[in-house]
Amino acid sequence: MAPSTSKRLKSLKLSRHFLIGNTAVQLPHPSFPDPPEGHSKGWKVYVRPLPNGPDLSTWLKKVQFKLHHTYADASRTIEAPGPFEISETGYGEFGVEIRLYFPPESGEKAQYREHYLVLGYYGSEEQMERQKRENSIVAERIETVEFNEPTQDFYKSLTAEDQFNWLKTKKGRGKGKKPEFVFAGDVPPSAQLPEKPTGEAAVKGGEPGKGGVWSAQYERQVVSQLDASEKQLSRMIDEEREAAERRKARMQELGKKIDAKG
Ligand code: SLL
Repeated sequence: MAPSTSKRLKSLKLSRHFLIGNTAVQLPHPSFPDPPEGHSKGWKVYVRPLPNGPDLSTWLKKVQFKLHHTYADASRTIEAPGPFEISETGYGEFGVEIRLYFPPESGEKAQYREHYLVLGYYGSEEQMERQKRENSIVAERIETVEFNEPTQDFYKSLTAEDQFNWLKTKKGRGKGKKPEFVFAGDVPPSAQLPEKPTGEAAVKGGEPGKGGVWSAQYERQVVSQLDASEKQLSRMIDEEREAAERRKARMQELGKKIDAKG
């Protein structure tokens, strides 16, 4: 019989939000000294916690990043506690294959994600201007893993207090004094998205990235933008389809005329 700790907790579902993304700079750049010939960009691809979120190694055992085959040892693995990121230089964009591995007591299979590197300026003209001026590109998105009926052991780590320790700073040292941990920053610690952006992100309309914090509000904005884009796309497809129908009809008509003549 299986040990009781690997028993699954029925009708319980836990999810964790995290970030997948990349940063990029134009070379030369002090963070990427002596790049190989022909490499014009320095970049980092990463799996990171939310700014106020629990430590990823609570549920993440290792991450495998598979780079483009032009890289020597294209398969790179980072073990917990991380940081789960790869720093590289290069000349071109490609899709990074990302595999998330969970601790053995979780009984969870590895999960696959992909992140297409963004090395060029993107967005509105204003955004592109800023990226150029600051020589800084950030392209990240929020991801979710769901753990359906977690094992008892895994549930224990997922709900442990100490997963928020990385958000705390030590206060008060000195002999015989137990250091006290206090939360730093303006975002309350949580495994959930904060409802509203805070700090710098609040001023900049909730846009995450540099110093920004993902929030439920920003997520709704992104989702509604995606919705709008999807609607626009399907309108364009409809229009194309109608145009194709008209072209087809016209061709048939021309064909008939030619038949009648010949
Ligand atoms: C492109 N389809 O041409 C892509 C390929 C290749 C990325 C991107 C250099 C690796 C190295 C590098 O940036 N590879 O020399 O180690 O845009």
